[in-house]
Amino acid sequence: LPLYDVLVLGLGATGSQALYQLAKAGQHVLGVDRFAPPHTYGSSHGQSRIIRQAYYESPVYVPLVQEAYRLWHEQERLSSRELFVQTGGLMLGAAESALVKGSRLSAETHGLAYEYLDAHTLRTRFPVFHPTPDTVGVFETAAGVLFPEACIETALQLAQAHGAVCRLGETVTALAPQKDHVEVQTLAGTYTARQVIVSAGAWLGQLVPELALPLTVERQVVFWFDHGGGQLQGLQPDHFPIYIWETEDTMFYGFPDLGNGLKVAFHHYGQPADPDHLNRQVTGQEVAAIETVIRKHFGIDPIFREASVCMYTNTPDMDFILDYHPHHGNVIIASPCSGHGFKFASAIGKILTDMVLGRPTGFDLTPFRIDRFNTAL
Ligand code: PYC
Repeated sequence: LPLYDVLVLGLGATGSQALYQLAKAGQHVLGVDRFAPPHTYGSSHGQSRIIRQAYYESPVYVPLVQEAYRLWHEQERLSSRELFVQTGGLMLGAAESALVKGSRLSAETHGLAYEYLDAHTLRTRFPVFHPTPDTVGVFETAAGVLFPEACIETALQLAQAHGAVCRLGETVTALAPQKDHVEVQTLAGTYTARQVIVSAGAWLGQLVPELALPLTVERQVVFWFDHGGGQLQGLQPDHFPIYIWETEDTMFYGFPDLGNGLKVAFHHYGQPADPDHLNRQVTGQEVAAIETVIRKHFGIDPIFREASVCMYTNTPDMDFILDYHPHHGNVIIASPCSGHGFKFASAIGKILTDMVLGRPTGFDLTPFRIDRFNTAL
C-alpha cells in the first residue's frame, strides 16, 4: 500500500481547502469523498455564502476571517475565477440584540470600519428594507458573498495541480489509527497515511464514534424568490447588501439578487436530521413561513422560485472543533461549523496544514478545542 503523508476525509469547504494547502506545502495527499464535490448533499451548496468581519458570534473569529479573505483573494488570482463579490453587509436588530451588540463588539475590538445606522437612515439608504422604528443596523462595507461551488471546485483543481489525488464517490467506513500511521477503510479499499484530517461535516460523528461528540445535524432550507412589483431598482447589491436580521422571534438572512432571485433563509430553527436520510422535500408550509417574514420586513411581494435543503452540524456552543483527536495525535478533527463556517474554510485549510506539519498556526484555537465538551477525554 502507498503510504500517503495525509488523507483528507470529506472534500467540502474545509476538506478541499486542506487538500490544496497540504499539496501546495509539498505533502503527498489523498482526498476522499462519498460524493463528487461540489455536490448538493452536504453543507456547502446553494450558490452563495456570507462573508463578513464584524463577527457577532465572537471577536475571536475576526483574525481568522481576515486571513480567510486574504486566501480567497489569492485563490481568485491564481485561478482567474470570481469567488467573491463585495456587497457590504447589514446586521439588523434591536440595539441590545445579540446580533447588533456582538457585531459592534467585534468591530470595536479589532478596529473595523463600520457604521451604526438608525431606522430612518436604514430606510433611506436601503429602501427595500422595512425596519421597525427601534431597529438599528451595523453596516460594514467589507462584507459580501462567496460562491461556494466555485470555491470548492477551484480548491480541488489547485490541489490536483499540486499533485493531490482525489477518490470521489467513495464512502469511508472506518479509521484505524496505529502508533505511526492511520489505516482508512472505504467501501472500495484501504488507504494508509501518516496523518488523517476528518473534515466530513455532517458525517463526522459516524467516523469518530468513540468520541461520542455532542453534535446535532440540523436540516436547513434555503429559498429563492422573484419579486412582484415594488422597488425593483433597490434589489441590486448597491442598495441591498447581504444581511442578517434578528427580530423578537426569529433570525433570518439573505442576499441581493445576483441573477437568480433573492435568496432568503432562517438561521437555525430546523429539524434534527440524519445525513443519510435527509428529507429533501420542502413543504408549502415552509415556503409560506419565509414568505410571511419577507412580506413583513421588505417592501416586496415574494414569488417563490425554488428551494434547496442542506445541513448544519452544530456543537452545543456553536463554535467549531479544530483539534487533534484526544487519543490519536495523528488524527485531526476539522468540523463541524455550526452553520457559520464556510467563509473561514480557506484559513482553516492553512491552519490544518500547519497542524499537520507541527508548526504554530498563529491563531487562538482555544475556543475550538475538543476537550471543552468532556474534560475526561
Ligand atoms: O455564516 O454568515 C453566516 C451565516 C448566516 C446565516 C447562516 N450562516
